Amino acid sequence: MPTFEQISQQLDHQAIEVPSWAYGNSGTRFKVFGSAGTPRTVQEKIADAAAVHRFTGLAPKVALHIPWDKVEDYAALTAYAAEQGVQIGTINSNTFQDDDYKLGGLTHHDPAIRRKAIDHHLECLQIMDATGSQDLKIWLADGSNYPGQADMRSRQDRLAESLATIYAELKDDQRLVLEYKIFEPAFYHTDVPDWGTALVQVQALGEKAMVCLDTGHHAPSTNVEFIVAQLLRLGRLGSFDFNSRFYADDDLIVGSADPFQLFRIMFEVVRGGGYAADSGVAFMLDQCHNVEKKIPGQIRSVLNVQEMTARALMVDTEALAAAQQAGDVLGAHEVFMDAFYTDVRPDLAAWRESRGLPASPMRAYAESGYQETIEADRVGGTQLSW
Ligand code: AOS
Ligand code: ZN
Ligand code: ZN
Repeated sequence: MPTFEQISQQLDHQAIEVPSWAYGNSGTRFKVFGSAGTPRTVQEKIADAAAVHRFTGLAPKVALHIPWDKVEDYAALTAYAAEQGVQIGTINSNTFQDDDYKLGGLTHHDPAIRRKAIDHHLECLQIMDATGSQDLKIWLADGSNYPGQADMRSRQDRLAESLATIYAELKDDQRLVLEYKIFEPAFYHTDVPDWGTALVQVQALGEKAMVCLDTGHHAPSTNVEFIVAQLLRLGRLGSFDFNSRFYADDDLIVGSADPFQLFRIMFEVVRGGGYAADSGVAFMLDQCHNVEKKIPGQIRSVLNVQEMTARALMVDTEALAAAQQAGDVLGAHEVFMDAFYTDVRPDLAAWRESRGLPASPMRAYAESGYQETIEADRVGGTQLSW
């Protein structure tokens, strides 16, 4: 097995994009809890994202969600982010919180509603021009609740047409990334329920259209790393929305419920070339912190990704290939598991110190006073939700 020393340089370029909505208050349909220190402005969300980067060196970009993060001047917001030490990343559209979209957005049967949803995405593209963002990420709440309610087939056609209209406006260096989700908020059918549908739709658009894999968006027992392997093989894995789940789209801290799954995913990412600095795969978090403090929640998340990446890089691929080739079933499995069971935490602490980062970002954050400062300062105004 390679030593940590042998793989440590490969950790240098790791970058995980954090979502602006992780810093706002969030909850379930039962309750949204407020918490002291929650941002009241987009700038305060960006400042918190920048804190995650300062303590970990892992999170140089923050993804925005429009209209939650709508501002007058995006060039000024971009400059503000740069002052804080981060960049604005993916722009996420939102066609799920407007009454007009009750029966769908890009797939709606009414051309006027579809046009409104398309125009929202064109506005997102303009924002990307101002922020220098590469990706427009589209997740659709579109679907239906009752058999017979909607014509599923014509909705696919309308989706293709709407996406093509948006795609036509992309600049050369911009991408459209389509996210799939098995269910919710619609429960009978969803218009982009799975990676196959997302793939078919993006392949019809062109080279700049990719698939986003949200780790929480599959049926129980789905082999998510197989999907990773397949999308990488086809050159269509645009991004991850990392999170962890026990039941459905729980949006909990990535690697908390099933670190082994995260290891398996990162192994396939490395195996398929998705970890290379120029691979084009954006590693984002899509999480909400409802009961835990938000900034430590984000710090824990990026550290979990880093830990499982290090372990995945430590798989002895030569020994693995030899065992596979020899038909040595349990030998191959053991090679794989040896890397998973390797505790890289002490090595990572030393790696951080050698790069001027705190050995324990969690402890350093707790001792920094940042949390106390924002809790004291951010009084008055309205705390942001999501
Ligand atoms: C929704 O379930 C998806 O995961 C989307 O990525 C969504 O835009 C994000 O969770 C913010 O609400
Ligand atoms: Zn997502
Ligand atoms: Zn989700």
